[in-house]
Amino acid sequence: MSYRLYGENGSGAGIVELALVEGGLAYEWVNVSLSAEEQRGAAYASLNPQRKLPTLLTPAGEVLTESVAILLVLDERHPEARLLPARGTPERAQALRWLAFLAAELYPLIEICDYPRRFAPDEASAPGVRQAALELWRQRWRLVEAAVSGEPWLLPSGPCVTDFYLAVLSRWCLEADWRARELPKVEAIVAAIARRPGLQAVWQRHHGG
Ligand SMILES: N[C@@H](CCC(=O)N[C@@H](CS)C(=O)NCC(=O)O)C(=O)O
Repeated sequence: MSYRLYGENGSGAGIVELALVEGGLAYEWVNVSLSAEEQRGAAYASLNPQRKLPTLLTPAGEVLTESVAILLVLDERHPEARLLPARGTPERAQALRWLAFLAAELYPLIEICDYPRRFAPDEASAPGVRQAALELWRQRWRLVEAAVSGEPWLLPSGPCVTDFYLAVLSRWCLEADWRARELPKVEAIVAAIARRPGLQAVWQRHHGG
């Protein structure tokens, strides 16, 4: 049996799919429509009680949720795939540092932008809550941009899942001209992923040309 990934094009499931493809790991894709709110239905919730994408079923039938946990488990179980720099290296420390930053400081802001009403005390304050999250989103992207030390990857040691993570998140809630002006190194990482043999088709399906 192969992995089974529950996701939708353009969602955070794309990070996991890029990792599976980069690692040459067999998987099947199960579409869960966010616009139809399928993630909130009982069938999906029985798999992922948090009712969010992605969810990964392992070949042994284990349920994995939380994008970072999924990536770390894949790296641990498939060291030959080199999804992260080698254990004990300074590059791995930085890859983990920024992976955690993306997952803990950036990804959660998207829930506020997409569903501000979950965080606002009433309908009238929802746009202001969303605006504040968007401002933080932009500020934190500047920190990611400043951390890029490779060319064109986050780290000089080459591509890793942290690149995939930041590339997918950078497609959300940022205008193309703002990204081009403020995040040229992030944009270079995205371009490198979009033309990387093997990843091209997946990137295109999720994010277009
Ligand atoms: N902490 C979760 C966040 C996942 C997440 O927010 N996924 C979004 C799609 S990109 C989602 O399913 N949103 C639907 C909702 O919040 O109802 C992770 O890292 O996997």
